[in-house]
Amino acid sequence: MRTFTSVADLGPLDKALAMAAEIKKDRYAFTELGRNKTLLMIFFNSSLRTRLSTQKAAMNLGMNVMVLDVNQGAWKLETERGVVMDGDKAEHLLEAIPVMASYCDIIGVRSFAGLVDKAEDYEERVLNQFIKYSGRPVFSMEAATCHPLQAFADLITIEEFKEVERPKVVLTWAPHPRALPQAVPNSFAEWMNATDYDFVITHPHGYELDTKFTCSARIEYDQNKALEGADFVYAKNWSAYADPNYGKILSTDRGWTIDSAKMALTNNARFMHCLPVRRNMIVTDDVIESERSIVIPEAANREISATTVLKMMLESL
Ligand code: AN0
Ligand code: CP
Repeated sequence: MRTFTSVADLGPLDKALAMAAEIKKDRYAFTELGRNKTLLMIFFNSSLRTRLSTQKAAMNLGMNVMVLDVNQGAWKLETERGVVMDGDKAEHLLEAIPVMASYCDIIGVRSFAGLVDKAEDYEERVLNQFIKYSGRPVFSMEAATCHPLQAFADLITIEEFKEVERPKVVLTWAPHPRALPQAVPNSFAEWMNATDYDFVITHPHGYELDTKFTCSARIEYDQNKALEGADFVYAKNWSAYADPNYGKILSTDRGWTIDSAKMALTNNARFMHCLPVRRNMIVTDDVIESERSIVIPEAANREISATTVLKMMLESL
């Protein structure tokens, strides 16, 4: 595997899930595979889980790891070609990428959507420059439009916790004080569509996601109706995708916060969120602390999804 941005990159999903299950049983089984191979993780944005779980995954496989926080200690990077660089950015990505690539074998990139220029975000300009100019396998650690390591971990978690063959999974928008990217819900929708689960998306009007990711998923604007009979409730905020409101907050209605009354509508559902989560905006304290909440095992599975993906990339070197 030379790039990892979408579910299709994994090949047959059942095989990838079987590999993830095998890795979970013995995460050190392939510790020789990454010997003398170096992972470079580049962060344009903050992270707790992705940083630690991906580093741990690389260590599971015997790799060396380097982490660069672009905004802390590195030269500020220009990402647009043709710009007269007379501002505060001292280096261009077009030099920085091949230089960084010369020190490593695999590259992970975190670069969030700017939420200003939709075309720039949805063309994945930063991530695609790494893919084009590094000559290395590149994976997304949440880029502008996708967060595949999260969606893979989410799928592994649902497979572990499901009590019926074809669970009802509800992705619900929830309020948040800051404008957030669509990357997490985009990837979650894409990955749920790759399964045969009963998948429903609920959000207020105006929060429709890119149909490239949602495809034929059922959209239900009435959150209470969507939650009826749910086996998994996956809460997440995102900003508007549709024009002319791209990147804007259209609602902070706390009537959409997941509380115990909402959870009572479900089939005793498991509660999921990718974290970090704002309590009592997205979800109430009692729901996230309840025994039906699986946010911690979900986050723990980030190590498993990352180990599986890095193993596949190491095998392609
Ligand atoms: C980010 C987002 O919503 O994309 C990262 C989530 C994994 N969340 C925040 O910035 C709070
Ligand atoms: N879920 C997730 O990607 O978390 P971080 O932003 O902390 O990496």
